[in-house]
Amino acid sequence: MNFPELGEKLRKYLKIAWLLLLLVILLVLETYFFNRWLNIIPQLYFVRRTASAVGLGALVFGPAVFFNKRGRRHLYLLLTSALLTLIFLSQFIYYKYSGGFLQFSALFYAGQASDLTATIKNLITAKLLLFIAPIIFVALSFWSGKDNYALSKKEKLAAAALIFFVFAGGYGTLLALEKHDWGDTTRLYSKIYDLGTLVGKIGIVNFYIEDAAKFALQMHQVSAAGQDFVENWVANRPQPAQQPKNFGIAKGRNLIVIQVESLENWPINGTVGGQEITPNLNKIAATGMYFNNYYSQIAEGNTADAEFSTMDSLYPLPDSVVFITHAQNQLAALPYLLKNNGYTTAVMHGDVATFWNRSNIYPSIGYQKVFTQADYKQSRPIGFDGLGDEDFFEQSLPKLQSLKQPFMATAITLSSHTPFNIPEDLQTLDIPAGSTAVSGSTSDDGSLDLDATRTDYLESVHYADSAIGKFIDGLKADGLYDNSVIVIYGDHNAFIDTADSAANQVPMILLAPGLPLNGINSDPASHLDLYPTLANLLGMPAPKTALGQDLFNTADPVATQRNIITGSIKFIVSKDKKYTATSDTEFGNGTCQQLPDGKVLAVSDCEQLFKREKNKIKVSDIVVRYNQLQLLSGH
Ligand code: GP9
Ligand code: MN
Repeated sequence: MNFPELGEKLRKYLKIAWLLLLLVILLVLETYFFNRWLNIIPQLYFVRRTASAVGLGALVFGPAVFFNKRGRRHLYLLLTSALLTLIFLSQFIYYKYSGGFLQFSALFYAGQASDLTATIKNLITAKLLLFIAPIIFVALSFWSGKDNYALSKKEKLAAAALIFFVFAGGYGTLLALEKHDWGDTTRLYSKIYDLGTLVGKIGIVNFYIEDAAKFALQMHQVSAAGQDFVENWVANRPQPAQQPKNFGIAKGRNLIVIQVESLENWPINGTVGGQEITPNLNKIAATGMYFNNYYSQIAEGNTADAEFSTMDSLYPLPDSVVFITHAQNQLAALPYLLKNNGYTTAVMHGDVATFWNRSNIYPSIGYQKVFTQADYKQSRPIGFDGLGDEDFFEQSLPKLQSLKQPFMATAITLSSHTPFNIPEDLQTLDIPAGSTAVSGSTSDDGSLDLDATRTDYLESVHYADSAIGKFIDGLKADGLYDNSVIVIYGDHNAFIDTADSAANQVPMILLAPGLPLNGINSDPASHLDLYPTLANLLGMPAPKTALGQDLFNTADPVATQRNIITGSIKFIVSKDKKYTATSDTEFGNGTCQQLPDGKVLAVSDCEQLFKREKNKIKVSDIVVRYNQLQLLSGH
C-alpha cells in the first residue's frame, strides 16, 4: 500500500470514528460530572468509573461501524445516545428529588408516584445540557456531511476486535482494581450495601443497565408447583383467634419503634465490674415487657433485613438483599397498614439515603416521611458513618413533635455498629484492661471473657443505651411518652463470637406505659412476630401476609433461625422442643431436645415441627422471590 492510499484509508477511518470517539468522551464526562454535581463519592474510584465508562462507550457506540449507510449509522447513534440521555436525565432529576437512584423496576410502580411535574420543573438546571449534548452532536454530524463510508469485511472484523479490546479493557480495569482491593470481584455485585458506592464505582448508566438485567432475570414467573404449594399452605393455615387477647388495648396510641444496631441480648441486665451495661434499657425492660428469648432473622442485608423481617413479617431471602433486588415487590408492611388506618408514618436513620436502597424502599413500604443523614447535624463524628446516637435522638425529638398524631415513627440507631469505636471520653464504662468476665444473662456459666473487641462493643452499647435513656426522658418531657407504645429491639447480633452471636439472639422490649404489659416473657419469638403482635395491640387485625405470630395469642410460639448464607434451617426453638441442624442440613442428622431441661429425644420427635417450619420458610421464599403476596392475602 502506498502513502496516498494509506492516507486515504486513515481519512476514511477517522471520518467514521470521530463521532464515536466524541460520544465516548462525552460519556466519560457525563459519568464524571453526574457524580461530581450530585456529590456521589466523586473523588473515590475515579479510575474504575472512567474505565467502565470507556468500556460501556465501546459496547454501545462501537457497533455503529457495522452500518454501511451513514443514515443508518446516524440513526443507530441517535437512538443509543437518546437512551443514555434518558437514563442520565431521569437519574439526575430523581436523585436531586429523592436522594436515591431510580431502579429499573421502578418503571413498574411509576404509576403510583404522585404528580411530579411541578417538582421536576424546579429541578431543571443548565447542567442538564451536558446530558443532551450527545444527541445534538449526532444530529449536527448528520446534517453537516454527505459522504458515505463503508468498511470492508476485513476491516469490520478488525473493528470488532478493537471494540472488544476497549470494552474488555475498560471493564477489566474495573474488575482488576476490585480484586486488588478486596481479594475478589464478588464484592462489586453481591456485597453492595450502599448503592452510592456502586454508582461511585461503575457510574450511573452501568448501574441502571445492571439493574435492568437483574430485573429481567428475575422476571420468570412463579412455577405452577410453587403457586400450588403456597395455596395449599394457605388453605391449611390455622385460623387466628376469634377474640384475641389484648386486642386494641393500645388503640390510637403512637407507635415508636427503636431498632438498635447490633444489640445482643446478654448485655441487658448484665454487669461489668459491678456496673450495669445498659442501665436505661434495664429500667425500660423492668417497666414494660421484656422478651428475653427473641431472635433476629437476617441474611446478607443485615440492618435492612432486620427492618424487612420486622416490618413485613416475612423471611429475608438468603441470596440477596430484598430491599435492593426486590424493591418492586408489592408489600403489606406495618407502616403501610398504619398509614391506611389514619397514622402518620415516619422513619429516621442517620445514614445516607442510598444505603440499603432506603430512599426507594421506605416510601414503598408506607413511610410518608423519611429522615436520613441530610436531615441531621453532626456535633462531632462518632462511630459508624459519623452521626452519634445522641445527636440522632436529640434531633429526632422535634421531628416526632412535628408529626400529626397518632404517628408511627421508626428510629434506627448506628453507634453500636462494628467496629464499635467511639471516642474515648464517651467510653464511660470502667473496664480495666485484662477484665476477664462479665455476667451476661445468656452465657452458659454467666461469664464471658472480654477481649478488645468485646470491650469496645460494651462501651458502644453503653453509649447507645445512654442516648436511648435521654430520648425516653425527652418523650416524657414532650408529653409523648404516656400515649405511645415504644418497642426496642436489636437488629441482629454483633458477630463477636458470644452465645448470642451464634444464636442471633437479641432483646425485644415492649413498653406501653399504663397498660398491663409487664414482666419477662421467655416464649421463643423472632422479628417476624412483632408486626402481628403490634397490630393486635393497636386494634388492627394483622394481614394474612404476615407469617409471624401474635405473641399474645399463640399457643405455639416458635423461633426458627436460618443459616444466614444458605437459608437452610439452623435451629428451631418451640415452647417445649429445640431442634438443631448439622452443617449438612440433613434433618435426620440433627438433634432434637426437650425443653427446658435439654434432654435429648429421638430426632423424629422434632420432625413435625421441622416440616412445619420448613414449609413456612418455603412459602415465604416463594412469595418474596416471585412477588406473590396476593397468594397469601387472597387478593
Ligand atoms: C447503615 C446501617 C448499616 O445504614 O444501617 O448497618 P449494617 O447493615 O451494616 O448492620
Ligand atoms: Mn445492623
